[in-house]
Amino acid sequence: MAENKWTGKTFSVKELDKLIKEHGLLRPIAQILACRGISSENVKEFFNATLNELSSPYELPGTERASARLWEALRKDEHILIHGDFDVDGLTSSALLSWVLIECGANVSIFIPHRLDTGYGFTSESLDNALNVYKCNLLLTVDCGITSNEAVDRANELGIDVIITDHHEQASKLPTAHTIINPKIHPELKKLHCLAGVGTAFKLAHAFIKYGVDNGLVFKKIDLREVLDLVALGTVADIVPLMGENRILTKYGLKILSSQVRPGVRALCEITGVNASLKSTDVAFKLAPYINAAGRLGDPGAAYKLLNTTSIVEAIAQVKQLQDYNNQRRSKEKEIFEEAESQIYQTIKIHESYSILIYGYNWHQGVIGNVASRIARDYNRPTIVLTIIDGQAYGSGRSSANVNLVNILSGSDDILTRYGGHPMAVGLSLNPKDINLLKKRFEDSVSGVITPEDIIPQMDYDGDIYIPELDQKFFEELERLEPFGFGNLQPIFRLTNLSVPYAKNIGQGHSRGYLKDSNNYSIQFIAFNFSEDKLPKPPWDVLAVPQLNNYNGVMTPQLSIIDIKHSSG
Ligand SMILES: [Mn+2]
Repeated sequence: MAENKWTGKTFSVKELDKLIKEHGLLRPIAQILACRGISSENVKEFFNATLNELSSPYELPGTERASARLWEALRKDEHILIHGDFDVDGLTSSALLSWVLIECGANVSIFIPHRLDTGYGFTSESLDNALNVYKCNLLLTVDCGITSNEAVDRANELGIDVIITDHHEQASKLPTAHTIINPKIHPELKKLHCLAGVGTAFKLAHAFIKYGVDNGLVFKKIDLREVLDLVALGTVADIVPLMGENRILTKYGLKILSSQVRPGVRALCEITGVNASLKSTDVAFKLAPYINAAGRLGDPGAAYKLLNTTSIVEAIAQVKQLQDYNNQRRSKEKEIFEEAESQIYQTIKIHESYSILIYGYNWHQGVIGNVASRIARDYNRPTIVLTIIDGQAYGSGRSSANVNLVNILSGSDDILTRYGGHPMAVGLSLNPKDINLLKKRFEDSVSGVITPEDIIPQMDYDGDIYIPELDQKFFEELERLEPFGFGNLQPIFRLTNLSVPYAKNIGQGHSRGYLKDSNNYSIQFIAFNFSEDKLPKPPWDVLAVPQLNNYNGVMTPQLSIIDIKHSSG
């Protein structure tokens, strides 16, 4: 396999000096901050990140008007219907707003569309399905609706006011809703563009309470910190950057999540083996897949019930259901991934291609997004995976090398029956007869914006570090940079010219041992997915994440190696 390209992030030496001198930071910590564009002026704000620093919810246009309409609904005892979405972001948004509204005495129902019935988001079809079950005068969308012009028109005809809360990109024309709350439709509100659907829903909840308090309508103490666990879940799962207000919301939300007050969270932590202080990686890799599995494979209502229940008995029952969905999800994904890999091998000259488009018949629609993610990552190329079901092709696209897939697909809107999403992740559908045409156009347009450099697997790191710098103080300061996740990645350092006095296989295909530098300082390492026979000849240069290994309560510094090369000098 070709070697990965390592790229040290660039930073200003002047800024690094300032961070060290003015804030007394350790050199490697200052370097991480400098690499991430955090200057000595805003480092204090970055470290503090307290809830007091959240902006007023009214800064997000529409929140005040929507709050007034919601309070009017309470006064008139109108029925409010929340139209959610089936992923973690949509489910947590629904649970958050319904809790806040119900606490204030509102009459609320929730409708979560099934992925396989009505497709994505708020549609005329999902509206009809919802109205079959619940009558309402006021409909509130969460994590969807910004492109639902037709559904909003239909609701208007039926005399239903629609409040949209969403964080997806708008189409050319906005729906004619009563109110639209979406940071992305306000170019000047850049600092709120990072919000997930649940962050946007939180803003509305915050505005609603503020409006109620200011107008003497709230007769009960409502503590919005109680819903920050939901905000953290949805924000981390939706892979929005953990910077700005997302950093504040997630930092506090993870604390609430860790306390496991919500029965559903407690049951979920129990079954996934997550305990003590929860990290964003636990959310991303353990909790979120369970919650998402319900929407992918079966009834997202089970996941909603889990988040919403106040009974631990009910929570345990729902979490078992989710475990079942998650096991099915895993096995289907594995099956499709293997088929996909063999199709790539047989039909695509990978070394001559900048993109990957593959399709299959009756591949489960709920898991092709995950398959596309894995292929895009493994092959480092923008990828579309399509499944043909009942004469229609449905697909998911995942990008790499920062190619904007929404832009790319807009060039093929003549053959797409539907498409939409984010620059890095899209959904689409088309007539199967057009697949080959789409494949050709996809390759042509991706190759127009990508360079051969872009498809070499690349690893970025936050500068060099030396073994003696990995002391207790370093790990204490490192902790203040959390939560790590998308947009504020776990720091990766390069260490060079290390000898390897000891290495052995552990588990299935991993290794462990220790490393020594030229001054005889040593440190232990763990290297996942590097079995002994895959290790290069010493001396080594490595890219690694410094961490504290907890062994029987004793914390020892170690390097979790993510890539190794033989040192050239
Ligand atoms: Mn979302």
